[in-house]
Amino acid sequence: MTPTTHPDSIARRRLDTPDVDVVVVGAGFAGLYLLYRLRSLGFSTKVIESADDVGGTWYWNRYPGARCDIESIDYSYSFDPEIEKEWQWSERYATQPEILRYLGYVADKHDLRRDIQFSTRVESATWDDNASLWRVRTNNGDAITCRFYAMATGCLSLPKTPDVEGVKRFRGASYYTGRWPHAGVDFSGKRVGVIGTGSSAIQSIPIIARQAAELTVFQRTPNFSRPAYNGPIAAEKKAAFATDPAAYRHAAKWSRAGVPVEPTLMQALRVSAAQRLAAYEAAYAAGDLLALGNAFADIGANPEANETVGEFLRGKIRAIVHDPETADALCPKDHFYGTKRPCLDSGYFETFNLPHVRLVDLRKDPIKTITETGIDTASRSFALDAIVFATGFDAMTGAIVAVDIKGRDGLALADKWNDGPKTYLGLMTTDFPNFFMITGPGSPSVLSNMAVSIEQHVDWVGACLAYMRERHLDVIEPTPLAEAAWGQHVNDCADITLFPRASSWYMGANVPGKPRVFLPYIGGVDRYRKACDEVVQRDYLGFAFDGAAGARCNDGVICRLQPDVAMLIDIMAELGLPAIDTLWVADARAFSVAMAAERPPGPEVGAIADGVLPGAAGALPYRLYRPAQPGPHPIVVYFHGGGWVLGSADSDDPFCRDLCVRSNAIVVSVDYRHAPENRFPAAADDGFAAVRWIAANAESLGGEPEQLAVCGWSAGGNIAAVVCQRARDAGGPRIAGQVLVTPATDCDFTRASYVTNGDGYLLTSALIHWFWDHYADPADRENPKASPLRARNLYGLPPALVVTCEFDPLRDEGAAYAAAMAAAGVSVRHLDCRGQIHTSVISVDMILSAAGARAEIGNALRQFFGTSPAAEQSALRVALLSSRAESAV
Ligand code: N01
Repeated sequence: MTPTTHPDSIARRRLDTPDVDVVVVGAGFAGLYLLYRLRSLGFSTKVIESADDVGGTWYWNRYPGARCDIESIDYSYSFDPEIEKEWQWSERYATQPEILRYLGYVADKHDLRRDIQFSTRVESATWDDNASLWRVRTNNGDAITCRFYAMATGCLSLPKTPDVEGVKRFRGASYYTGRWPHAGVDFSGKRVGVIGTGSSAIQSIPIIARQAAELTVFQRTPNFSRPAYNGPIAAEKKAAFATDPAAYRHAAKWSRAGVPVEPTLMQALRVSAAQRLAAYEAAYAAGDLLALGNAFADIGANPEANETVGEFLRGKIRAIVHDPETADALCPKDHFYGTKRPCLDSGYFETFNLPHVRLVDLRKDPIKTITETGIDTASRSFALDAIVFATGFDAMTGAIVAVDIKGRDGLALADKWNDGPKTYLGLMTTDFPNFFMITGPGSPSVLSNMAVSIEQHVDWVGACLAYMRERHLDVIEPTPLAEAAWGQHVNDCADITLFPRASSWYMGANVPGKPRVFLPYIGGVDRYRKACDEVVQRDYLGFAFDGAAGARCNDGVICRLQPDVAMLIDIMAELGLPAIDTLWVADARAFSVAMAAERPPGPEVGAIADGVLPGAAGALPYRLYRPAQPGPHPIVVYFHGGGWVLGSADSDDPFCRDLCVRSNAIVVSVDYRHAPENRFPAAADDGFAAVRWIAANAESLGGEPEQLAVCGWSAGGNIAAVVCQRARDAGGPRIAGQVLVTPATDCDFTRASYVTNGDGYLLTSALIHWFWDHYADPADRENPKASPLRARNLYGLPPALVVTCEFDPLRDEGAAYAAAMAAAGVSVRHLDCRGQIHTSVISVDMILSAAGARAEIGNALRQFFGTSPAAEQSALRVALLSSRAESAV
């Protein structure tokens, strides 16, 4: 794309010389590497750190038992191969002191401390639009100017203010896991209370219990945890790394979570209970944070699949903890596995078998107040000498907005983010030029191995600054369009998982008053890296620049496909399957049967029966799906897709099941004659004959008379549309409504969607030509029985729902048919699915992001039949609704 001048182009301004090129806040994993990278690129850089030494989170979190829970080989820098050779981790999961020593060693090796100002807190940073620089102020009264300002403050660095009544009244000792005394704490002989049961508590509780005379754990939400089995690094792991460190790191960088693990496509509910158990036992024994969640592909998205892991882990807790009541209280039941960050522990649940340790279940007996001498719950008083607050952090945004950051026109970042953070790639935010965040909200960050994500962000920022310097550009800022679309994509990714259902710190739910939005990017480290790389390859898509060379903007959107659709397309590409239009028809049919066998089966229905009905020229097989509820039911006659050439009741079976469940109607999937053996108008004639027969035999099929709708996908949508026209012209049968899912409605191959979506989205324009060539002679194609859009009149047709998909070659002809029917006075709803492709809607339990469209189809059918509450109140709206137009993107 040729960069164009941004309409809101950054005005030409004076360019003052700043004190330094870049000010970085924070000297933890992120800040240290950012300093190293920027310095090596020749940018003058100053790091400001509130602690008196390097380490960031590992400087502050010195509570007993603190250690990483991603293996140390993985949770370490990769930028310097010498460090990888020189530094040997002493165990699989290193302790906090060892990690801190490691960071000190890296700082020394690269002489980083000389550019770090310790014991200094940045209080404000203000963008000066006239001088194109940031003005940074510290608590020491320093005023520093810089061209670029970067927050490398970590995602979990600002401890949450404990929201427990009476915190200040306590006269004993109070400790915060996130701000632990450097000298350590001796709990010997003490009565200790720990509030919280997140990772910090789960790591510290077994060790505190070894010292304390009495330990009382105040638990609000039980957490999923399992043994870390810490110890020496496994020989295989060491060997895998040592053999080829570069390849090992490459695999990590292109993995889902920043740790080199092969993802599985196996689904938990598609294997036997015994196979599932074996997989969970193996994952449990691995002592690996990611292993259980990675055991099956559907654990993060399918409630039933997730429940199998949850129950497995609850079984483990019950087996460890002797007292059944305590065991039950320790079993998480209010959230899906993984949706609150799970933990690795060393003897956590076993600790509750010790005679001097007790659990207080705050769900049953909430804290009333902290007193001078301990904690009062609703029913008891606990006398304590010390309280440990393991109550967590204001995650992801807290540390960033803790600094008074003001962008263009004095806009405060805290105000801009009042309803939740808005970023482009989690790296930058509009109206705050030259401001970078390392692992900011909207990036994989806390859902990944932080070391990998930090290095990726730092490398991206370094490359960006070098790019700007080469081109004499001084100012960079994302565009509003790019930022809004990225926010949409972040939400799209989260919405197909179970994560938004939990009250977690990922959702901001742990901090009273914080807006509930999903903060990290859950699309995966690999896909995220791909997006960031593509932004650069497309000449900084979504960014505006200004500088001596003038202002320029390359506005646009990265990641326009729904995330599961993008993943499906990638998987199909990796499989290297042949294009159907290069196959013989018999091979193409065999291929489509083989593909259908691999899909999830779709939901259970009440009953399924196969039968035969009279078609236009002989018997036609059909498959009938009956709802579980007693009938009679309305009937939906369904026509499968496959370009009039391929397909059967089997090919669209999951979608028919879904339709049956969602509409609470009988679905009769009709197997019409296929081309090229039976060319036009065989399929159309069979469709109409089938509808007539089903209408006449509705009662014997268990249906309600006069309650019949038609539905079809793709070529099946074409048949459904044609059937409605023929029924109108023939004076019956009465059709209550039509649902046309990404239908073929016309033989014109020149519409825009043919051009833009003709390749790369599974259904290609070449394949559509192949289908039409098999189905109809050119002379027949304009016949309305082949191209229903060509009908002279569309008046008097049944109410319709037309579903089109943004990245479908057939999108525009579907939209044209919806518009033409609406213009003829037909009650039409047009649902255009953002980011979807031709096959999305029928891909039940595969393309989860299309579940909303499937729900709309079920609702529309219920409305046609008058069986939805909405239908009783109002007739179908005559409207042309476009979800695309409604979206912010
Ligand atoms: O904090 P948390 P954390 N009354 O928010 C409870 C990383 N980390 O410091 O769930 C009573 O997880 C709160 O209860 P609830 C890791 O990413 C990594 O432990 O809100 N209880 C919860 O039980 C982790 O996820 C390691 O109902 C209150 C606990 O306090 C993240 O940091 C080690 C309460 C807070 O748990 C945060 O972990 C440590 C109240 N008023 C941390 N307020 C590694 O192993 C809060 N709670 C690398």
